[in-house]
Amino acid sequence: MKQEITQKSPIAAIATPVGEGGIAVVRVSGKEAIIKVNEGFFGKDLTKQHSHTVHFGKIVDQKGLPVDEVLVTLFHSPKSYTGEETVEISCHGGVLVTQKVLETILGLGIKAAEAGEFTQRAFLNGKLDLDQAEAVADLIHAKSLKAVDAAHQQLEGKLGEHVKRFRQQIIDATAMVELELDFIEEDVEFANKEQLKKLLEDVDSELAELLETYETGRLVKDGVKTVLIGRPNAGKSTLLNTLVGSDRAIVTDIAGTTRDTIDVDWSFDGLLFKLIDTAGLRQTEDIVEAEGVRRSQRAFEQADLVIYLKDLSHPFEDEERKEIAGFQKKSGDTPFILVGTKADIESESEWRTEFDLKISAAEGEYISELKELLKDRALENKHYDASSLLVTSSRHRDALQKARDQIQAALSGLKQGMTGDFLSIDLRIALNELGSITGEITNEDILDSIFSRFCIGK
Ligand SMILES: Nc1nc2c(ncn2[C@@H]2O[C@H](COP(=O)(O)OP(=O)(O)O)[C@@H](O)[C@H]2O)c(=O)[nH]1
Ligand SMILES: [Mg+2]
Repeated sequence: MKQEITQKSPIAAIATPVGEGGIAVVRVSGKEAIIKVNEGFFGKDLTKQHSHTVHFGKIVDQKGLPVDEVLVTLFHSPKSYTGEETVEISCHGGVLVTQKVLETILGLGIKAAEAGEFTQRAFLNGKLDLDQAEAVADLIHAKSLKAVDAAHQQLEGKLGEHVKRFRQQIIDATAMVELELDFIEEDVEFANKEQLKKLLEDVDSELAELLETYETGRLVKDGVKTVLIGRPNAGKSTLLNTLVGSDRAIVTDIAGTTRDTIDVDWSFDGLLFKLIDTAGLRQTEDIVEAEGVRRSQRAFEQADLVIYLKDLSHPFEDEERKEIAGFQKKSGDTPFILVGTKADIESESEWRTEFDLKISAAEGEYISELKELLKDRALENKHYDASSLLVTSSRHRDALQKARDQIQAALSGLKQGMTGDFLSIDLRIALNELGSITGEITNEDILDSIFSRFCIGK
């Protein structure tokens, strides 16, 4: 995308995480960034150096006293992340020394950058499309390897390519419709009606295909909400601890130990599971426990994956069988796994119930099988492939859906013989919706809400 570069007044921020490390980087970007930084730099005249070169020297304060020894990397506009003139100052990675370098730079009349401001400038200068800018944030926030893969696909521009192709197809369709409008006086019949219909149907089915990836995309990006439910003492907290490999939840043989839901992130095979341990389901007079049971219920309703645990050391009561059947039914399309626990002290062999798996957390039996089962069921019927494009953001999903609704409205209008001016309105709305994904069409509110998710310095 060729675009005029606008250089705004310079901004600076620490681009590395706060903490102690080998080096930290203070990034400066904007109009005359190099001239400004040069005023606080001792060692060389930075204004006379080429782009993409690195220089050793010192950052000095207003009295000329050294603040830190640094390496500065220079990027001339437009060949930088933001498109603006940029200086990256690598200093010693201590919390205070980095802070002092930043303050010295700010003292040169450079503003402190806001969250995501560098990336926002990169977007405004056409260095990145909006969906790619969002992928940068996704990559930084990724909590699993599959989420990293998905962010990379988007950062490479795969979503943008699809969206731009859809837009081109719709522009072609709009041209056909508007061509007809030009000849309306002459009462020409829609010459290309079949062709137009075919074009719109193709876009519609491709949009549908892309939209279908959102279910997987959401799980990959946000994690699989996995809720452990069952009667008190079934071994829910023990299983949670076993899966994550540490004593996160309190385990005792007293029924009703877990009173509130406990959320723990756990990754397996590159997929993030948000495990939610719950208070055991039972009628209780205890106010705190009763609230816990309500929260368990709510967690169940929001689950992406449900594990019901049944203690095999106790025979079934009819009531519990009914309870399991009820949960299974209420789960609907949400995968439901019935796990028998405490297999080491199983009380009977004929259960008249199909368990997906019988485990013993105490003896570590069938735990790895359970992990595999969780992964398989979580992505069941959701064709996952690391190299395939996934829609992971609800913003993109909503825009794609609205575009599809408009295409379908145009298709049905076409069938009913609606005139070109009406069809053209539908198609133009679809174009705008798609344009909002890549940022060709945007507004301040959308930009603010996207870039506020970023950290300062990105
Ligand atoms: N023998 C045996 N005991 C277990 C097993 N898993 C859990 N327990 C015991 O069952 C009791 C209740 O476990 P807990 O995880 O607190 O159950 P929760 O109420 O469902 O969270 C504790 O005394 C655990 O040590 C197991 O696999 N085998
Ligand atoms: Mg518990």
